[in-house]
Amino acid sequence: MTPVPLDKKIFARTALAGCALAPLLAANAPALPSGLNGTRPNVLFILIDDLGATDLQCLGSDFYETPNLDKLRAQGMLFTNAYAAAPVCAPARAAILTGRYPVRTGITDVFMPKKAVRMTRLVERVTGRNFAPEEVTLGDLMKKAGYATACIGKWHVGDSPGSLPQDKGFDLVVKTPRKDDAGDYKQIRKFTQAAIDFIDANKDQKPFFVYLSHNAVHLPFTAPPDLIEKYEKKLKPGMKHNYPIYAATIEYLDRETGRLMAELERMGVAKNTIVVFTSDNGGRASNWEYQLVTTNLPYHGGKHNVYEGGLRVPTLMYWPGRISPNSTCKTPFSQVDYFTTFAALAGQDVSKNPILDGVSITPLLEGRKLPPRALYWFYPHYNIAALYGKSSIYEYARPVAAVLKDGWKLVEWFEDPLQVELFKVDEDPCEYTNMAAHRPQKVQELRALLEAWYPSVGAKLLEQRKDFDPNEENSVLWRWGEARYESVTDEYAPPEMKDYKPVRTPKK
Ligand SMILES: [Ca+2]
Repeated sequence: MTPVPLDKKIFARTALAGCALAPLLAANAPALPSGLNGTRPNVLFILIDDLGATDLQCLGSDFYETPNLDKLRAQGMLFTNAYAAAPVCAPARAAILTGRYPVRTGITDVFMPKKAVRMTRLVERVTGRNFAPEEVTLGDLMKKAGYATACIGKWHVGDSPGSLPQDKGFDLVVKTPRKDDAGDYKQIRKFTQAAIDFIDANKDQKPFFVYLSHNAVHLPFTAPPDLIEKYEKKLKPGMKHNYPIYAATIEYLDRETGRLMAELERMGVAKNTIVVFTSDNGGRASNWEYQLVTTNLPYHGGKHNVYEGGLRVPTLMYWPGRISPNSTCKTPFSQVDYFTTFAALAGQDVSKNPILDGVSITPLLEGRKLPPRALYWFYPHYNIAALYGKSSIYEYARPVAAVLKDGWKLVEWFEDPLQVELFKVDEDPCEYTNMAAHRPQKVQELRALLEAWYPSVGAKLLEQRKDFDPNEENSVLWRWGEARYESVTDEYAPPEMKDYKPVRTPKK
């Protein structure tokens, strides 16, 4: 594996060359014959920012109260193994909106003006910030299929002409008036109301696709004072979740989502609407104002890393009469699958398009299976906070890739390609035991998948910095295994995994 420069432009251009909007969406295939494909329901996609895999009461929180989302869970299907395509916002959203792995879109990280004040072993390239003009989004897809389309809330995949939601197929665009308003909880109500009004205005005209993308529960945190007070009183020592203002934000979000669901019923559109409620990436298992925001345990890690806590996202789907109430699906799927799935529901056959990475998961909605396949992650970045020397281990990030197949996950760190971590995540979701030393053949098999996948999506590795000196005061050199979480205790370790000695490197 020879490291070569990462060039985002190549990704965007080569992947899209000759595949502009027309060919991708020209199929206009008739509705597919079987199952739910081509049934053309309304689609309400509710995307929460940074909501963790256990951040609902029905998903194991002992502190947050989410009666409306718990009801939604009881009425629909819970996906326990729904994966973000990236551990941070922008690339995950790029995957949701395009059905392509983030690297193909050139957006591999959250764009921020970075000044690498510390020296890293690998030369990091700046991520793409905007969708390429040729990039086709869910807005384009659903508009082409005859849907009324709305993008309400956070976009985060382009702020220049040609890459805005109004350029990408959305009829209605509602966003935060000022960047500083993003953390204001009142935006939750405003966005919810905009969704209700849009649905009301279009329900008798044509099917609707609403991409409702809340800024919550991303920091900075604000919430109604009475709710904050409620959770301050509720807090008891030893609770798994324990940050009152975050809990208050979640309850407010729950309340507004319940209001939206009640409005769907009132307007008579609920029965022909599929509602997807999910998060862009894992919960923030790191500090904010000296308080741990949340924890994703039993899942290891959180936002910023490719451990399960960073990638597993709470995901509920509701479609009365179609999706069985109180059902659970354990089949892994990725955010790259939404594009293909919604295409199938809307009667647009894009399943054979080579520039798409997802499959339609409509069989899962009916309790059927998908053919086995591998899911991939490629995050060729250092964490920003780490570059400034402020990182906690929970925000630990350095260039990494991962692959998941048949319950096994391989994590490959680019700084030292000889070092890998192997987890049997279907039995060991807290990634307690690195099995790499015990299953060399499995390592080899999964590594071969990654090696074949990199060129197929234009993923190029970062080059080593020739003048890197680990002893220099300003250098950052992470050693493999250093970021193991202290919080992954024996309490979460499956008994069979304790038979293997955890391979860990002690903290410095
Ligand atoms: Ca996020």
